[in-house]
Amino acid sequence: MAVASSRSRPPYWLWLFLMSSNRKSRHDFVVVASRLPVDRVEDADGSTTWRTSPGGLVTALEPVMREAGGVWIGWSGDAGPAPGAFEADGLQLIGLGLSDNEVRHFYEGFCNATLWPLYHDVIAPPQFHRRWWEAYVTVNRRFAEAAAEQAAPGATVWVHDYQLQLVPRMLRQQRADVRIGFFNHIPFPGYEIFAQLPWRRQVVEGLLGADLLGFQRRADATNFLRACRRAVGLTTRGSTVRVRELEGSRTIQAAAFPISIDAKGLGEIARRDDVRKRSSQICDALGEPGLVLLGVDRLDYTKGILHRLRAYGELVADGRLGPRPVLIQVASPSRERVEAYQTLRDEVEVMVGRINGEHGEVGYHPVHYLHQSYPREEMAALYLAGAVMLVTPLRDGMNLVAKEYVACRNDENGALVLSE
Ligand code: GDG
Repeated sequence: MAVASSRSRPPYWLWLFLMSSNRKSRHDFVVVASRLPVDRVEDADGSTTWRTSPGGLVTALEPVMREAGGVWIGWSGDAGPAPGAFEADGLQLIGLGLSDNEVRHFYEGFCNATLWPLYHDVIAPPQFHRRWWEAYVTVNRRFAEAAAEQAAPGATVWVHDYQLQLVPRMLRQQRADVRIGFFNHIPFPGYEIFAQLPWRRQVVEGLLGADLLGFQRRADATNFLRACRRAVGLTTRGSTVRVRELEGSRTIQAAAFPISIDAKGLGEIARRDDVRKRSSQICDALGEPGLVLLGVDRLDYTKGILHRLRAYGELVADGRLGPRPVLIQVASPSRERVEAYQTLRDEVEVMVGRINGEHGEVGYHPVHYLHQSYPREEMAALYLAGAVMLVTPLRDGMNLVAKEYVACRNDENGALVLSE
């Protein structure tokens, strides 16, 4: 046995080399999020390029990453083998792979059909399946292992969102030396709702592997602290929880750190001549509109798009928005393989058709519905074109669109309609 093990060990010089090269590839700052900040795009010639993906997490984190350096670990969005380490648009990325089954059970299932509706106060019914939970555990372990591999001694690892709630504990078990932060981008529900989750105890214990837990609002942090008491029987004091571990006890802080945007960067884009010109072109293309209203959302049932359209249709019918009002609704494609999202898309498109059919005329559509993703410059031009911005989610962690609209309106004009 002894001979076999000494034979399998690499020679000393090789071992030294491996250790030093391994250390070099390790990072002091590691972001772990379920998705990479870029989507793979197949060009016409079959080559692959990467394009920044839309969504609040990327908007909020990308500028932080650019400033702090470090590496971002995430899934590329396609089923299949891991893309591994690569650089895109100046960011160091490590792409992990998910199998077809894991996409179905982990991503579409547990993340988007169990946790997402549950954490948004069950505005759609959540589904609970053991196989989905098992995939959640497996995939969380993969992310934790990748983080453990990438983190330099004493590094800071920042884990993001509801898809990876087990990672903090799994990572701590492998790397007690790293500092672990976790940020929840979506609401954390009240205990009566959270208690519907059969695996609530494991989720709370998973999160408590972090040193610092961040939430969007104080109410979310309070809900989490209550879950610590009720689901795990822990004692909380102010914003802290104390847990006993083999090595002694540890104090974890759970508090609100509302997320924001790179307001200065976006404000500068909105000042650019080409963007302002594009904004005028958009207004010209609308003919001679009256009031221009704007909605920008991922096509998600939490965002209240259907309710907004219905309300707009009634205001148009009553003539309360003046002559020829126009609503531009950007609904960027999202989670298109999840059934609830397919149904929502159908419902939204039927409603848009109905409003345009009833109140439009040749050369005039009261609703311009855009089921597409646009570059940041186009978004800024749209924000400049909209005299009224409608941000009316039913539930939301924060909502960055509201902040983006304000950041773009250097002229201090425009009205933001924000649901409570
Ligand atoms: C979660 C929480 C929380 C949208 N379409 C395009 C595009 N977007 C950008 C917007 C904005 C972002 O996506 C959406 O922001 P939200 O705040 O609505 O975020 P969610 O995606 O729901 O994400 C949310 C957020 O995390 C951050 O913590 O606020 O509550 O649900 O930045 O501009 N961007 C581009 N093209 C598009 O077509 N470039």
